[in-house]
Amino acid sequence: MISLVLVLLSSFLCHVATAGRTCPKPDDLPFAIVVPVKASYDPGEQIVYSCQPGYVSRGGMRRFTCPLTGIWPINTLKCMPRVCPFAGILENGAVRYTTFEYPNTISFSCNTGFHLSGASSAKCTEEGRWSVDLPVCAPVTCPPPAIPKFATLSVYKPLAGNNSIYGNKAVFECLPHYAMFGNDTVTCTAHGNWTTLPECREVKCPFPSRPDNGFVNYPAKQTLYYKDKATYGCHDTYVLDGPEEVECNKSGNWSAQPSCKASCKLSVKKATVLYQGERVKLQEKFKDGMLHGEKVSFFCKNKEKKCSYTEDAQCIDGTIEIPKCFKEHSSLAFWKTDASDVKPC
Ligand SMILES: *[C@@H]1O[C@H](CO)[C@@H](O)[C@H](O)[C@H]1NC(C)=O
Ligand SMILES: *[C@@H]1O[C@H](CO)[C@@H](O)[C@H](O)[C@H]1NC(C)=O
Ligand SMILES: *[C@@H]1O[C@H](CO)[C@@H](O)[C@H](O)[C@H]1NC(C)=O
Ligand SMILES: *[C@@H]1O[C@H](CO)[C@@H](O)[C@H](O)[C@H]1NC(C)=O
Ligand SMILES: CC(=O)N[C@H]1CO[C@H](CO)[C@@H](O)[C@@H]1O
Repeated sequence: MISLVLVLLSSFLCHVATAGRTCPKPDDLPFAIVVPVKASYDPGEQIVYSCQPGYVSRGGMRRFTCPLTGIWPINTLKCMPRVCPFAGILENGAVRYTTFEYPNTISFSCNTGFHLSGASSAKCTEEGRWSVDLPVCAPVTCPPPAIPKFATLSVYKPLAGNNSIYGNKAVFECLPHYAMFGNDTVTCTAHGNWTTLPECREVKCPFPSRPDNGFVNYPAKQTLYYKDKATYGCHDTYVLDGPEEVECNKSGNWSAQPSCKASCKLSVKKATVLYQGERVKLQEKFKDGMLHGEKVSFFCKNKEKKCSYTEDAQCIDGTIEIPKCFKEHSSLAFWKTDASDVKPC
């Protein structure tokens, strides 16, 4: 029995001595494949390393033979991912990516006003090619805008093919008698449509009424429309309060309702006053009266402090209130100093 064991043992040892040791399962290499895969290999058995699909090594395949020592030779095989062609630039758009290597995906987007013509993403395939043709960013176009009723296009420059691109503008005008509501300018949007169109509506104004002490002229027509004009004037010594010309506006009103205001007769015979920042003699400057709206400053005395100050007076539709502090001197009282000659307070 023992002898049998010894025989078996010695034959085993003998085998080891002549055939060498077995090799273990070879190390895993990143992205590489080994054929054949076994738990152990007898000396002389061959294995082949190659890269997984999508990966390549500089030297190509590696073939190794299990040596008698039972230790696989050092394997320097490196499997690197395939790199797809550079795709980092998309005109009028952007490419999002980490790397262009297998098995990554890159994605595309376009700037405002451009739309993606083609795929929105591409994958780098095992063959090192992009899975789809790279897209382009094509400009967004708008068809010719609709024209609102009673409007005409005053500015519109379509491109070839009658389309417009994002940001292009078109401007409308209303026919005479029609007023525009909304923006006269429309813009081709990034959605390929135009911003909201304006509306043109017929607008009429009533006949303007004649002001008291004045007159108004307007076109001799049956109806007065938007943009029609009327002009106002006043009779002698009256002053127009408001603009000379008014216009029929969008809301069907005249832009203003001017009236005629009376000028003022002055009760003061003699005074030096400030008029538009200058000292003037009231009796000379305003000998025909003061017009409505005109303003002067009278000089008054501060008796205690022996100095002068001013107070304003304005002609309002025929009335001017002379400041109470103003004292008119008789022309005979030549020894009295006029307030306008006293030093200011
Ligand atoms: C563009 O518009 C003009 C006038 O409306 C028309 O004659 C022409 O055929 C249009 N062109 C195209 C390419 O649609
Ligand atoms: C009209 O629209 C244009 C752009 O389309 C804008 O620049 C302009 O300010 C708008 N005008 C008014 C009065 O809203
Ligand atoms: C333009 O199209 C966008 C998207 O379809 C929509 O939301 C918008 O209301 C449209 N604008 C106009 C003025 O029709
Ligand atoms: C039209 O004129 C009236 C009266 O002057 C004014 O109140 C109104 O704001 C004006 N409307 C427009 C749209 O200009
Ligand atoms: C100031 C004025 O007269 N406003 C009028 C303009 O017209 C509208 C109607 O179109 C009236 O509602 C306003 O009172």
